[in-house]
Amino acid sequence: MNLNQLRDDLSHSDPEIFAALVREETRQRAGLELVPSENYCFPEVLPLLGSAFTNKYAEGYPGRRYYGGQENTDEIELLARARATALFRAEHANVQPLSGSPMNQAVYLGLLNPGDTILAMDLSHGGHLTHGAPVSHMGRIFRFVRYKTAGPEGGIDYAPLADTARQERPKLIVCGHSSYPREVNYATFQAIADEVGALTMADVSHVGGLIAGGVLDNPLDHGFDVMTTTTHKSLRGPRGGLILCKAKHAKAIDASVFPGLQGGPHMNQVAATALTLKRAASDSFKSYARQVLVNAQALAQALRDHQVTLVTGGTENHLMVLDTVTSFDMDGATAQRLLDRVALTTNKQVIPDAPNPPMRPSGLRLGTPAPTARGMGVAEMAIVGRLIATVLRSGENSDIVERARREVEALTSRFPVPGL
Ligand code: DSN
Repeated sequence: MNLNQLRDDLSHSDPEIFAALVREETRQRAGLELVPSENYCFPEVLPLLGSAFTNKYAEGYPGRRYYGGQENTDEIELLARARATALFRAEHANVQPLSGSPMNQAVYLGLLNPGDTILAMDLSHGGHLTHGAPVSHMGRIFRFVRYKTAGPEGGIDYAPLADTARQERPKLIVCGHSSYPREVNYATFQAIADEVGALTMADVSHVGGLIAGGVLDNPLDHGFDVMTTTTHKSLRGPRGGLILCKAKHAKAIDASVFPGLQGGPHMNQVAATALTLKRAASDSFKSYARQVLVNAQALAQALRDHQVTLVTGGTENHLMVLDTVTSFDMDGATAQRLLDRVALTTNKQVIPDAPNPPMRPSGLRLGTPAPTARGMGVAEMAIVGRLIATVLRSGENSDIVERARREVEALTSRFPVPGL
């Protein structure tokens, strides 16, 4: 397959889509991605997603499919599974979830009955929609009880969480987060679950790559029943999901993914996941994971040096949440818009116990997986922290915005996007 020839063909066959693609590539090259759940995938992921595997239906599992012609799909799925179990020290892996939400849904639906109680983190305190937000279908099917981040400096307070578990007797305790800048104490979660007879699930979607790289704790090492992770965040793979579990849950989880919830897996995605898991086992990925944490410390420090207030005061992982109301007297949506103007892409975020609604929240979420994938280090994080504070203090001042935009362009031109 000649990629240049295919691009040329596309420019003629669908000029509108081609033009949007070129603009998006330019946006990604010239701007800087700071949304903590986004990343630049390994370059080889792109051709695999656009490969012949996209043509193939493969309902079922290796050796037990509903269609012929599976000799190559079986091989890549078996490789992906073996690489996943080795990398995460898991007894079983399912590599078919189409993305993060169906991945978590498959676990709940496979291990529980409708109406069962699940104890999970409140969305407004950093949990995820699939952790039982009332607007999600899961919130309607199961009975969610929520814990919050009431501990010292805004971390999880494990004593009231344990009390709630004793009172509510959940069937499943979920930990993991979309917007929590602190390490999770998996051993304590497991101890609480053991006491009340609950199963444990860690949704490590944000930090899956950091666990793979050996720089954050692995819940499976503490006896967790299930761990879920998306593959496109810190892991740098294709958009997708991965379920890792104890062998005793393998049958229920597999049946829940297919035929319970999904039809044919996206085998182009499975191929790219297999590649990702190989790359994530390398020494260079360990260095990358370490640098993500070092860069997060540097960015948090730069922001604090510019009098920015961070939720929980700092970070122990790849992300941080700015309190934009306290720091800049503006909501997170305004902050996101102002930073968009200088090509720093961030995302507005609800912060614990703040009254503002999700579309106009009081915070802004930033992370370092993507800048680190471009090769940026602590010096660049100091520049980014200063630029964020300067732009958000300048309001609509067009001279400052223009200078900042040029500085971002100068910075990003030195660090190409992998694969683009
Ligand atoms: N949407 C993801 C995030 O941004 O954290 C979670 O699924």
